[in-house]
Amino acid sequence: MSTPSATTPPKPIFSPAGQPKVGIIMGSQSDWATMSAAAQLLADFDIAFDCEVVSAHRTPDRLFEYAKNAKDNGLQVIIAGAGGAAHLPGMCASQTPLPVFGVPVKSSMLSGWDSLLSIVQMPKGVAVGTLAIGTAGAYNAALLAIQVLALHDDAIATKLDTMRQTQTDTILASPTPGII
Ligand code: RP5
Repeated sequence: MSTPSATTPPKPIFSPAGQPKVGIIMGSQSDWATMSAAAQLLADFDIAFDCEVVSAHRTPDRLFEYAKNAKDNGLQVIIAGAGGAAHLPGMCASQTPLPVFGVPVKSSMLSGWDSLLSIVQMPKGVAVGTLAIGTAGAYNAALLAIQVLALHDDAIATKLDTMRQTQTDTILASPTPGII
């Protein structure tokens, strides 16, 4: 029987049922190890999402079709992750009025600096909300998406309040380093 290792690709995370509210796109299958953190948080909040590999460079027509139709397809927020010459979030934002949160994936050659700078330096007039490099960025992109949805959804807002309070309580319960 094989055992999971650090190189085992992460499994798919299936969306809760219903109309997807958040779209998660990434430039490559290799981004899933990072972007799965966004999908997992949305699943934990019982928020329906769709998740696709869409590459700005390798499948540009597919990107434009996705972004142009995203709002009509019922999405309210898009999370876009890419590494290296990470043009996916910006090009997606250029084709949709929806808020786009960009996640710089940690690249093998430049540790994600290339991804970060590619995503963050958008020209005035087309906005991408840029997150941290890596899984913390993917997680926080989903958290921001949840905060956007919570503005008009009391059930999501309540879950968000509970999550944040639990986070605070957990730290306050173990304030001494090394004693948990
Ligand atoms: C980008 O190139 C992707 O977002 C990925 O982070 C990076 C490398 O892609 P692969 O060569 O692993 O497919 O477009």
